Amino acid sequence: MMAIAALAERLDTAQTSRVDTPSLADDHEIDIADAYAIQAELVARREARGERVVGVKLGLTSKAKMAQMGVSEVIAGRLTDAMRVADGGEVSLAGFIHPKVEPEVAYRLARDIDLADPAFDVEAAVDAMAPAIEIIDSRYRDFRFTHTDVVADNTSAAGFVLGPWRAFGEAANRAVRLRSGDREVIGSTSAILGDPVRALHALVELCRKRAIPLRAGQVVLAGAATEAVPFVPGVAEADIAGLGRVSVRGLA
Ligand code: OOG
Ligand code: MG
Repeated sequence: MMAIAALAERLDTAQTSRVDTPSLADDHEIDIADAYAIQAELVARREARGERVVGVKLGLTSKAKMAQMGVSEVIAGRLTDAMRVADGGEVSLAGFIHPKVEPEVAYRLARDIDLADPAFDVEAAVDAMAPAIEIIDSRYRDFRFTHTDVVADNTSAAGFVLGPWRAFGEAANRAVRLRSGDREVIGSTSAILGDPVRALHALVELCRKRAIPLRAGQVVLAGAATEAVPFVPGVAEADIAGLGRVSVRGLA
């Protein structure tokens, strides 16, 4: 595919100018390897502007999200320091196109993951977990995209908020609640591949295949347990039983 750089630029411009763009699939034939190459180029552009990759995220790890978006394959994207919002902090909604929030489980890597070692024990490399909110903001018109589109668009990554860290442990079967404006969604962490810890294994497999490095200190978002809801002015709050609470205020 010759158009990798041009398509990365198109998505980057959509993000920086907050003007959505039609599906790349409308006028390009893109396979999944091309899509990850476009994502890598997009992230490289952010790094060239001084941003630092501080984590990775999984997407579409729950049936609720697969059904909502019409895409049923697990995807991975990168998180940068510029996307991070402090717990209880504020963020201007004008910085996004059409943001939504999702309740997530976050894990923290204590060691680099050796992707070349098929027997590497990813769970042994995790030292902490936390409740989190992900802010997603597809650069595509009306949040409509194909599997390759959403991968190219860094899996709609736009922001993330981490609640208090606690020691890594069991996080399956926990009640999940998310509020934003007058919307409330409830679910269970078991919606995430049966157990959010499985997201770590899925992530390692994807990162090995797509050459996405996993480094000590990075945050991993396991994917939303419920459908996403619009991020509207006011407080969005997520609550995961036994993990705790996290919130962010969207400013009009
Ligand atoms: C794609 C990103 C999905 C998740 O947690 O499932 C995602 C999207 O829905 O725009 O982050
Ligand atoms: Mg997500």
